[in-house]
Amino acid sequence: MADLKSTFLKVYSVLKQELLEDPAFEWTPDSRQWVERMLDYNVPGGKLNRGLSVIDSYKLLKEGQELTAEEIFLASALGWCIEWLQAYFLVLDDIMDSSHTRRGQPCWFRVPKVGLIAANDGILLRNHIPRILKKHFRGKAYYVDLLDLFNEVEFQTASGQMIDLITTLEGEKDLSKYTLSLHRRIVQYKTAYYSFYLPVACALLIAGENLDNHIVVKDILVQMGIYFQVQDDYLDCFGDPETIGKIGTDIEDFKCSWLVVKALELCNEEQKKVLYEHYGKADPASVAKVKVLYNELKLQGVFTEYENESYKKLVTSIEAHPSKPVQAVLKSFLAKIYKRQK
Ligand code: GPP
Ligand code: MG
Ligand code: MG
Ligand code: MG
Repeated sequence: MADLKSTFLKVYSVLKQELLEDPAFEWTPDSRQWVERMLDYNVPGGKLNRGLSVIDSYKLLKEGQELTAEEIFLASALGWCIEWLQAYFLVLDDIMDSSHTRRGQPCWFRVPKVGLIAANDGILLRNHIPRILKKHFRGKAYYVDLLDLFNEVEFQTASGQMIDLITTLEGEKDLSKYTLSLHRRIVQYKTAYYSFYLPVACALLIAGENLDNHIVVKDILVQMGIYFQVQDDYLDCFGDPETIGKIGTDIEDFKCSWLVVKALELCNEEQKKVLYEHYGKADPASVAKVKVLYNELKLQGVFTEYENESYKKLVTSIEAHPSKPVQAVLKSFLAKIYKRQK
């Protein structure tokens, strides 16, 4: 595993160097330095789960056959495209969510002299993906499918992000619309496709598979992605900021978080008044009141129950899949996130 990660990180350096020498632009020392610092700050510092999953999944699909150096490189390059996509989303998401920290450091737009240049850096990160794909995959039979896959998933994510954001609009803050079905729509689109379906779909494409034949796999991965975002919502309030590397802002931001949806389901009239009054306010005293209420409603226990239930359901659907290698891919992905603390 440590070995896989170091191989993976070497591919990052190769891709970065290629981008910094992209002949389509007239580089100067300043511009090269900016992009290099921006990439090092935003791309490789996460858990790398999504990226590494492409290699893991591809290996499992090849059922123990030794991968060639070329195959490892290609799977890693695709893994990095997903990490680039993630960096692009996070740089912009942190501006939109007014977040403070990410991966244990200030959000990129909070770094002195960066500010809203971060918005353009997000666009650059996004543009690096098709450049990496063109350089390394242009000759492959699945090149068009790969481009199409990244485009589809980006559209789904931006659409999910849109509903995440418009539900919090000033002047329209209305907790009565926060239901489990709205929550499911938001998280399915903003998180599940790019975080769970995309890595496995990339592995299937390099293994020569047609994605139209893997609808069931997609459904299971989307369910897993929804479970993953419920964990993210839970950790936003109950996680340790040191461990998760970010400070939660969901209560302040009036987010349609799984926690507030559950709180609304479980509260009595008096508690409901507290939520209506204090949810979505930046004032630390209001945030504290919401957290006290979450504790009164024992949301940590409600979450543990949800987590156990989701895990069981996922294992059942995975074991119903006819292909053992596909089962292995899905189980390995699930094992990476079950009971995660970060
Ligand atoms: C996670 O939401 C969703 C994304 C990072 C997708 C962003 C999509 C864009 C098109 C910008 P979140 O805000 O709960 O994540 P976190 O808790 O990590 O800030
Ligand atoms: Mg956010
Ligand atoms: Mg967000
Ligand atoms: Mg979150």
